[in-house]
Amino acid sequence: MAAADADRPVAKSSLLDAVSDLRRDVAATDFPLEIPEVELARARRSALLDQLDDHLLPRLRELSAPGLVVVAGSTGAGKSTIVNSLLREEVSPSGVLRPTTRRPMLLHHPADADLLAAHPLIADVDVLARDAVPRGLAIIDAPDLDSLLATNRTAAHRLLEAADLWIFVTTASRYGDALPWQVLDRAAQRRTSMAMVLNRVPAEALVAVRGDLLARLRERGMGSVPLFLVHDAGPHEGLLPAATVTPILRWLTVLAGSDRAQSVIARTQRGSLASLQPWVEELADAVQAQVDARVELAELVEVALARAAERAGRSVRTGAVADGPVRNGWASRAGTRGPLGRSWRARRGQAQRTGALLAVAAELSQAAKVSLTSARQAGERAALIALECDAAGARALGEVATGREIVAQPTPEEAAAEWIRGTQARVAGDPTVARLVRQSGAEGAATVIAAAAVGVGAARVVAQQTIGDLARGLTIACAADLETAVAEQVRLGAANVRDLLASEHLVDDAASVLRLRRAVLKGWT
Ligand SMILES: Nc1nc2c(ncn2[C@@H]2O[C@H](COP(=O)(O)OP(=O)(O)OP(=O)(O)O)[C@@H](O)[C@H]2O)c(=O)[nH]1
Ligand SMILES: [Mg+2]
Repeated sequence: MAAADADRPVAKSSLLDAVSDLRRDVAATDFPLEIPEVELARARRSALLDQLDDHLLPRLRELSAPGLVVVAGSTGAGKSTIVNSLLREEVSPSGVLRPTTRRPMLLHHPADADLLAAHPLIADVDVLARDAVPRGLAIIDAPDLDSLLATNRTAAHRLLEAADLWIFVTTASRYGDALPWQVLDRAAQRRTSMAMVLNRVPAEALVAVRGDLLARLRERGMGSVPLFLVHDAGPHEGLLPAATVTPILRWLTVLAGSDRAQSVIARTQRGSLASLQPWVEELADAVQAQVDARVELAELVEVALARAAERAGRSVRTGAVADGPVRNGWASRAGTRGPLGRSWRARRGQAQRTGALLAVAAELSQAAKVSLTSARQAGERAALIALECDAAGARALGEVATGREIVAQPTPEEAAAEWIRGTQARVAGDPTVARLVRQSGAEGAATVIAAAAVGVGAARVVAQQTIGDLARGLTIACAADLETAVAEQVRLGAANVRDLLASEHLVDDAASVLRLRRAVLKGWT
């Protein structure tokens, strides 16, 4: 804290801030993995929230509200003049007409506005925020207690009831009246702290008046009430000289300062603040246990997925996609009299060939879809089996596979269409394929290459004959595209598991927020 701020009790409300921040971060904590002891951690978390919401925060808010200092006293005693002089600004009108102040004026530090907003008094007073008011105090210039106006008397007495501290202002000529002593007795009964300001004391009477007043206070057992004597400034308008009110201001500042902040903390049961620390530490440890479990589970899942992706890729390379309809379909159209069997150079039969390739294309797209779908299922199975092998892992992820339906994109259908489009684009962009395109159309040429890529031997022969050795590179590239798509589907099959493991609550430094909150609390005890 900067030295200049040392006499402003910002620390007082920052305990409230610290506990509010703690509350926010505890509320944001989640334990997604069903690891051992997680139920305990969840229960401890909600118990901590209850403790903060039901006890500590309301108490801190109450204690952090600025202390109300009511400047009260007899009519025309100079209450408004003293308040204005304390603030070095004419905030509250003073004057010769009695009474001058009709509506109480509450002055506070701008930083305390929020803490005051809920105060029941606020509705009945004029409110002004001024930097000159010590933070942690609200100063109220009250109407006259002995007013001719009943409304003034009522308001002034009501303010005294609400006050944490009374500053009773009277004058050298009036302090012998009954009123000051009635008010002092009332303060003593209520055990309210108070100070007395004796205004307009003629210089020559100073010593005598002080002696008399102190004797009277001691008689009533109030010898410790601070007494401020203010010299008679003579006929004047406006503020009293600063030095005149400096002792009062210093006393208020001390009250509002760190002493008060310390007593707030003391009254907040230091014990309950201290007991929060191990509690928060325990939650941080529970978050860390989740993070550690996530690291292990993610490792298991990734290894299983890598294996499944490798198996799926191998089946693409070994021609499994073409097994069944694609290879059979090509063969049934490739006999000596079939549209794919006759010479590809002959112009005659080109229309039938294009039609036959369209049918092959449909079979290919269906076969790709089947392969991609089974890759996705393989991924889903692989992740679950990996977790089940590890009994704790299966429990940790609980019902995740069924409970969290995630339609990860692209779907197998979309991926199949994407692969076909990709093959067409590769063929369209390759000048070496021109001859094949002339013989079977652009789509037909792409179908030949795709069929070759998934392992239809006859299609490879056609490609080799029309394109030559360059056909191999094109075919390998299209096969690699499909392998990539299949591997992606394997990983997408485990999307729900992987999504859970990627939760923000399980990131490496998830526990550090609570650790930080604990360290802040420690600074307060
Ligand atoms: N001569 C003299 N006049 C003072 C002194 N202090 C205040 N006054 C004057 O006394 C009059 C009343 O002062 P206020 O500050 O309005 O008194 P108040 O207690 O707020 O009055 P109410 O709000 O009506 O109860 C004003 O005209 C002030 O200028 C002083 O030390 N000497
Ligand atoms: Mg006044």
